[in-house]
Amino acid sequence: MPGKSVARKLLDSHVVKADNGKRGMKGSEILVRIDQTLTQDTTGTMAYLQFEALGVPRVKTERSVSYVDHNLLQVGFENADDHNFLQDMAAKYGIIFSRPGNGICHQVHLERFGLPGKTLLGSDSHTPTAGALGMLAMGAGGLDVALAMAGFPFSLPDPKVVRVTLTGRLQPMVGAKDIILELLRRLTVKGGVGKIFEYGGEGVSTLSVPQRGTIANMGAELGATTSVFPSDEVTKRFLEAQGRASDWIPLTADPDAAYDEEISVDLSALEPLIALPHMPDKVVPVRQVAGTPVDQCFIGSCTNSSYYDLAVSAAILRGRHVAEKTSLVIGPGSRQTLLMIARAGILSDFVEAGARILECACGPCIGIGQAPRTGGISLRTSNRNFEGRSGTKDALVHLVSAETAAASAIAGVITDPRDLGPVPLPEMPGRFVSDDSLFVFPKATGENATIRRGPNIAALPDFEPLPASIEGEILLRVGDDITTDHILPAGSKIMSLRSNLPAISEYCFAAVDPSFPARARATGGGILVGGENYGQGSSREHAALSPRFLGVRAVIALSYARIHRQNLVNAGILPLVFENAGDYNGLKQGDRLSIVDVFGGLKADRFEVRNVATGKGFFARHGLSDRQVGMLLAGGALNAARRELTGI
Ligand code: MIC
Ligand code: SF4
Repeated sequence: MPGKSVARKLLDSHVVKADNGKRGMKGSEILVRIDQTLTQDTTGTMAYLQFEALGVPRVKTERSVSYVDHNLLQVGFENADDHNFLQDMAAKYGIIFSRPGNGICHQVHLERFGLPGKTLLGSDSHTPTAGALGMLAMGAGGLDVALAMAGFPFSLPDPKVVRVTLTGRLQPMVGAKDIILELLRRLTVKGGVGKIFEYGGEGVSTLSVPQRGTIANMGAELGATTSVFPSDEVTKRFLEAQGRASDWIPLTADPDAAYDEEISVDLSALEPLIALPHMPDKVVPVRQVAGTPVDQCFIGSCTNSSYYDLAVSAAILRGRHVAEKTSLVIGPGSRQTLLMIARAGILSDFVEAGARILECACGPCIGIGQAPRTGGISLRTSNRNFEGRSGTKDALVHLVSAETAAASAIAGVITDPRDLGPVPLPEMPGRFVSDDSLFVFPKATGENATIRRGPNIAALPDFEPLPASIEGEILLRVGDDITTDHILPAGSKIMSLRSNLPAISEYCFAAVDPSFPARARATGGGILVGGENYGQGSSREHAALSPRFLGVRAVIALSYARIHRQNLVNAGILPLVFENAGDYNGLKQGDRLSIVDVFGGLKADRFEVRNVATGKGFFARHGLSDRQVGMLLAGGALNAARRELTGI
């Protein structure tokens, strides 16, 4: 028996049951016990409504945290109402509540709650950030997190483990961001689907936990199931500096550990990189586009907003000023970071350099404030540069390290930070400020407080079981890499409706075809056709719930992103895959399709799909486990779980 990787150790210590006992088989999934969960406000409201519907009196996890970090802009009653609802639900069900202003869930979880050796499931696709601590941390739809809080195991397609060997050491002004951009350049946004990326090699010990966090965070952009780092001396020092020394355990790969694939990156050879609009994998060296005028630089988001990111940016800015036509925006990732930069004088460095300071939240990353000008060029340290995500449809968002963003803000043009000459690099602090006063810890016995439910919080709809046959029009036929931002855009206005499915469904596919909701309603629902990697990006289950609410019962695509595929199953939508990829080309919007025998197809994993007008047919498969098929038959995972809990 070969030794085990960190990922295998984490999986094996949490496996509850293997679906069919065989690894890598179509439809095979593994079920893992979940120790911790996290939610954020824009996925949390729906997750807690679903948790409530399960009728379980208190969470069964070791630790569950409800963060309020996304939609903090309070331009109407909706967000404040949602925040109150989340706080009351947390108190009632035994969940730690992280109040607005405390910071971005992934940064704060890394600082205060993540534990090596444990599992974490979060209703946000960047939950893998905590993989930096040697955790198995995965993103999922809100319902999966609700089920985990109710004690159900989490199912995932049995992943391959890729060993990423890091050698050498980063040169000054080259950041952890450049490591993950290099992987995106090589592997693309589809390259990580079905895989866990495990980092090893001597280069790992040169990276701090927040740097590891940047890499694990953007593993989500590779489409990876998650990313993991070992829990080593660096992890130990980080936890000690957080006042959490007793939370450390060692967790490393066995020397003879087996991996499914291996790649290596020489850190010494890396240079500053930049992802061009509009995909995180359109990566080129910064030098290649240097000199392009820049309207805006944003240093923040869950990817690069740690103390070190801000300290190194301030070191670059110190004694200099932002260019006249460039706006520099700073969003500290957590209240801890904000306090630390305030005490260290870094905050005044920013203010003196002419930066604009935001509260600790997602903000510009998700189009909540600081939308660039028409056609504006924005350099951001965030993780996604999908078209329109910044709030300006034709803005040209580029992804860079904090170093590159700071240097470009001074120069007013895209700048390789090495061109500014030597900058004194900051040290990682030996002790972080740990002020937990913006957490509300639940009482041991729970509270019977009334839940404040604002008028924007709508009741959950009842979803019908799957019918015996599905006939409908192709409402949309889209291409490859369609993101959940295409299916259900983010931004302040639409995100305020996350707790109101009927209202938010009016924006389904708003970025692709605003007539979609009306057409879906007019035809009583229909079928969606997608290309490769359908539903990549966020974990928002609303991208499945909204089409379902509008009557969609099936999607036929070339392939899916993991979280979205499960969200479709959870919502009771059949996620089918073309048996013959060529059949995708033969379909167009408006064609009427009939999936003849749904139950037979589910059983045999082969569906005959007929084009009603031409009579021509093709075949599609689901590749799902029996458990997932059960969910579909029940009309979604909530119905199936309720049945299991009540025995009816
Ligand atoms: C994102 O980065 O796209 C989000 C907003 O954090 C989403 C969650 C959401 O849509 O609420 C994610 O990454 O899952
Ligand atoms: Fe927030 Fe952006 Fe991170 Fe999503 S990617 S959690 S919106 S900071």
